[in-house]
Amino acid sequence: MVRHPAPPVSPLRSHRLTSVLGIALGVSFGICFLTGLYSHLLQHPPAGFAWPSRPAGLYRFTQGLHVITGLASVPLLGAKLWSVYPRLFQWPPVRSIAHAAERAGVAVLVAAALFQVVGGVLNVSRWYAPMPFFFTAAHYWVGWLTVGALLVHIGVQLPTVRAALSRPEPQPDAAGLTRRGLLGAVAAAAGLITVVTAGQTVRPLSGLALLAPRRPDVGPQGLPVNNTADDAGVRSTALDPAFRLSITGPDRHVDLDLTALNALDQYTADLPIACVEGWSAVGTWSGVRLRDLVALVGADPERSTVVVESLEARGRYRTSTVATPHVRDPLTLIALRLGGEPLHPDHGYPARLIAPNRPGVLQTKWVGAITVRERS
Ligand SMILES: Nc1nc2c(c(=O)[nH]1)N[C@H]1C(S)=C(S)[C@@H](COP(=O)(O)O)O[C@H]1N2
Ligand SMILES: [Mo]
Repeated sequence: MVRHPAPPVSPLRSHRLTSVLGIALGVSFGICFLTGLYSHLLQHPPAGFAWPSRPAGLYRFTQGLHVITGLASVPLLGAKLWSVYPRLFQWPPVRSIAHAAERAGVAVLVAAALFQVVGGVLNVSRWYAPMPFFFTAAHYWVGWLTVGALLVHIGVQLPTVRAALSRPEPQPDAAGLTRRGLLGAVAAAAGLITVVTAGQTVRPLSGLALLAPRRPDVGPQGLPVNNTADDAGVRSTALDPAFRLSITGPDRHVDLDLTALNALDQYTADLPIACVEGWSAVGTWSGVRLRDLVALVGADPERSTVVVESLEARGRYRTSTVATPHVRDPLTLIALRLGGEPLHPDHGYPARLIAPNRPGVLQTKWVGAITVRERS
């Protein structure tokens, strides 16, 4: 019979250490889950649900928090798993049906948590090759699985955590790192990751954004770009001088060329692009108000929903729906300019939607058609 050597046991491992790491991880996962749920709700609103258009920077804040807490979970999860992994080799592997169920629950939790964290990091770095599935849908459903397994785990472990936290543990006598030192190192790692990625959304930290794949100020016209006009295959249609913005209302249709669009009242708004990947950047956008275009085809912006369609022939983000709170908001623009210059082709020339409190994926670029539906 082969005897497996017991894994080396560190004197630093303790119920208390695992409990403290578990609480920290529970908080970061909790915030990450709630902000993720909010993001999903905005991107896939149930019928009849419309979220408010203000505060203008709310989505930027919640999605920044989602990605930051997700990344801070990496060292926390690593340390937590390290603190308990010798139990993987415990003998006998199962002692009772209840024990087997508990271990299976932990296995689901660990697998789901790793899937979420690894997938999130791959998404932020736009490396989709290892994920042969649609990331956001998988991330959403496994998010529920993670939280479900986490709640069960908390229920099971609560008495242990209470007991571990109620009496201080003697420090191990071994020289070297103390438990407090270990916790400090994990906290520092989580803090460092936060600081070096928060720069992708917090401007004053952008100089420190070593890990952030996007800088808020790098890109054409000082704004980052994920999908260029060439990626989307729209360069020639977008630059075609025969461009017309086609606007269809309940009982009227107009086609406006760039001269006609520029002859309408122009407005300027400082609004962020806040990508689900966590980066965000504010631009100074100018153009026409969406509500004015809605009124132009005889519809009432206070009672209208708009579908915006890109010149892009295909692509997951070629259309988006604008619900009434955003239609009537005077900050919602069909932007023609960024920083006073005509939009760069990669930013959606000749026209793009830009609206307050809205996920980046819904800020449609290269807008060619607008359809207005009015509630009676
Ligand atoms: N037509 C179209 N609009 C689009 C996209 C796209 O792929 N096609 N990408 C969206 C995404 S995911 C974001 S975050 C914003 C800003 O993306 P950019 O960095 O590619 O400009 O534009 C959005 N508008
Ligand atoms: Mo995005």
